Parts: sequence; C-alpha cells; structure tokens
Amino acid sequence: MEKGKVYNYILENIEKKGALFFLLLDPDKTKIEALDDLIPKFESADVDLLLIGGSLILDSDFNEFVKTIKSKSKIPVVIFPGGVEQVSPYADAILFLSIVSGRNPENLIGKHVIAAPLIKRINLEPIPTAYILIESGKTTTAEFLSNSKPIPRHKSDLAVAHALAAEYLGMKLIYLEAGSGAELTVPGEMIYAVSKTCSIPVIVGGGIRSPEIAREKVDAGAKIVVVGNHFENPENFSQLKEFTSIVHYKLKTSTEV
Ligand code: 1GP
Repeated sequence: MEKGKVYNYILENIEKKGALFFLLLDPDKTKIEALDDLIPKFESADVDLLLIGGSLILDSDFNEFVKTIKSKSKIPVVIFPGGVEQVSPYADAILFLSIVSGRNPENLIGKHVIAAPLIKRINLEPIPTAYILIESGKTTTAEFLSNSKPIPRHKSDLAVAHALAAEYLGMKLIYLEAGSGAELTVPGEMIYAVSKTCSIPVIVGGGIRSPEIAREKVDAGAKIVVVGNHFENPENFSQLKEFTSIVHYKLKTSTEV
C-alpha cells in the first residue's frame, strides 16, 4: 500500500462495499509461524484490513510480527496500539487513538506526545480515532488498563455527544468499543444514534461472534466491523468468508447477479 493512503482506502472501500470487515490480530494469541497458513485465508476471504495490537503484549516481538505480516500479505496492516511501545515502521498506518469516553489525560494527550515524534520519524500514517468504551457486562481489559469509565450502554445520548465532540476536534474515525471478548456487544440503538449524527465512519467491535451479529451492527449504521477473539479459535476460520460477505452488502455475489 502506498504511504499515507490508508484512510482514503477505507473511505473508498466503504463507498464500494457498503461496510468493511477488519480482522484484529493480537501477536500474543497468533503465532508468527502460523501466518504462512493464515494469510492466504484472510486474502481469499476478502478481509479489508488487518489490525495488529493488544492491550498487553507479554510474549511476542511486536515489530517482528508486523514485519512478517507485511512481507506476506497484500491486505493493509494497521496498528491498533495498546500502548506507545506498539509502533512499528513496517505497518501501513496506525490508529492514533484517544480514549474520549474517559477523562484520563494520559489517554487524551499524554501518550500522544510521546508517540507523535516517533510516528513522524518512521513516516507512519496516523489516523486520528476517537475510541469510545461502552459498558458491556463485565469490566474489560481496555477499561481496566485505561483507568477510565465506559459509557453506560443505554445512554446513547452520551455516546452521541462524545462522538460529535471528537468529530469537531478533527478525528477521522469513531470506534465504539465493547472490549475484546465482551459479554455484550455495542447496542444497535447506540450505533444508529451515533452514525446518524456524525459524518465520519463508525467502527464497532467487541464480542462479535457471528456473521448475523456483524450484519446487525452494519444495519444499525456501522461502516466497519472488527472481530478478534472469535478468530483466535482456528476452527472458526471456515466462517470468515461468511462474515465478510454479509458485511460487504453492496457487493452482489455471482448467484444474485
Ligand atoms: C477489541 O473490538 C475489538 O478491541 C475486537 O473485539 O476480540 O471481542 O472480537 P473481540
């Protein structure tokens, strides 16, 4: 992918496909050795983008993981950082996340000041993203580690006000996050309220475990669906194409033409 073109790629493909499917890979959960076998599966299933990151990286070499994926895959690779140490020159872009649902200054400006010069030096495309944590049943790792409160799941008006403020601050994507492995996904009503108010794309992730649920999020207004946990079980790979096809609602399958 040409440098600095990932955000445009996202917008153009939303226009073409209706909505997009991003697969989240956590380097601690996916072994580097498995990538040779996995990447062709991602490509043939028409995964739109690979997000790489984790709240905590304990056992793996982040940089090596990103480099290996980039050397094998045509799919754009974007860092979804759990911390400032998750920056790599091998990626195509990085979600420059601000946890706007919280009031922890470290996640609103502190970490950004540390990461920005590094991102500039390695010429990585930053995509300013408003990360909005939504209450999802149990305390999630993202909530615990960010030391911030999620938005109550039935307070759509609060989510709308946060998302709109982020858009007015110049952010390019809104990420409604239930948290990895969430018990409950982001409510459709909240996705609908945020999507109809904001004019930037809304990403929804956390706890999505079936193509039907993914489609529900798209029908509510999500332009991007993120799934991670569900595909950490290799038995579920057979469903990957089903997920992408149901999300890419503007693309007709050959039988529908
Ligand atoms: C987590 O939204 C992502 O940051 C994906 O969540 O791992 O539950 O699919 P899952």
